[in-house]
Amino acid sequence: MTQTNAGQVTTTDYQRDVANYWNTHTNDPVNLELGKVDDIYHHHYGLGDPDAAVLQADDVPDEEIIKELHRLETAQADVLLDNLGTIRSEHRVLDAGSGRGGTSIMAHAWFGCRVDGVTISDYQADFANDQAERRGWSDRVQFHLRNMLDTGFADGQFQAVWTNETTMYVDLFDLYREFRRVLPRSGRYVCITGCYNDVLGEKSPSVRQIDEHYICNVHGRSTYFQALAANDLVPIKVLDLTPQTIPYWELRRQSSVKTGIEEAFLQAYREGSFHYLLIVADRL
Ligand code: GPP
Ligand code: MG
Repeated sequence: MTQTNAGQVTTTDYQRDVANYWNTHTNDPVNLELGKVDDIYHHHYGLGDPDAAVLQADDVPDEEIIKELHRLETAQADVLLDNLGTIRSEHRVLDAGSGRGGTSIMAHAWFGCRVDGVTISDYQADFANDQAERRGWSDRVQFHLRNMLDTGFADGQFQAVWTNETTMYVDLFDLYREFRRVLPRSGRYVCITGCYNDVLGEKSPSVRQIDEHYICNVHGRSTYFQALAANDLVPIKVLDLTPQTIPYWELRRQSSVKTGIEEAFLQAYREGSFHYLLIVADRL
């Protein structure tokens, strides 16, 4: 674990609660069992249609469902990486809220570039660094116990920055101020997130249930665009991924690794109070 600014990693009680959550929710079959499929550990949801053979069979073995869920989660990370633009091996990229390291490990495999991940959970930093070490990539893929609001990296270091379902833990204006600083001009930011549909007003009960489940604070859709604009981050692509993620949740609720939050996601997506969004933006 690379710990450079111990003591400043978390600055508020809420951040300490979030760190504690991820340091203690370590027995999570929904993430560990999927990760064991090919040793890539994700902390995000899935995209795309499950294999029809898995859906149609009468008695599908649970391990087939788990493999399928993992494939859909990896497909989600593919979409994110595909939107980073041209990344060369000499570039550096930043994974803001890097979890157990899945997207970062994939990014290095795709681009051969240097990857830094930041997380406020020392359990996650250790887990992810172990992933890099076991592949012999520790010199190029490093996970740091740092706060994504104050990463400690020099200005303009990263050709691209991403957040894969992590923005609901922070203030977006603070976050994008930091991204504006670490990106060079024309650097790329990619975000996949769940956001509430503030066109309809306040959060629905199902969105509030999601907040409570993960101790997060899902932002309204408009807040993303206000915070990006306030920090010279100009959207080039916005995609509503909701229809592509619903099948993942339908499959997940049939699996042994379901956690109980599946119905809230399905309800929120179906009633239109919540969207699964891809946002791609370039820095002015
Ligand atoms: C994914 O993590 C979820 C989050 C980090 C927080 C909430 C995200 C939203 C889009 C609202 P996970 O893979 O740890 O979740 P789970 O354990 O439920 O699979
Ligand atoms: Mg998960």
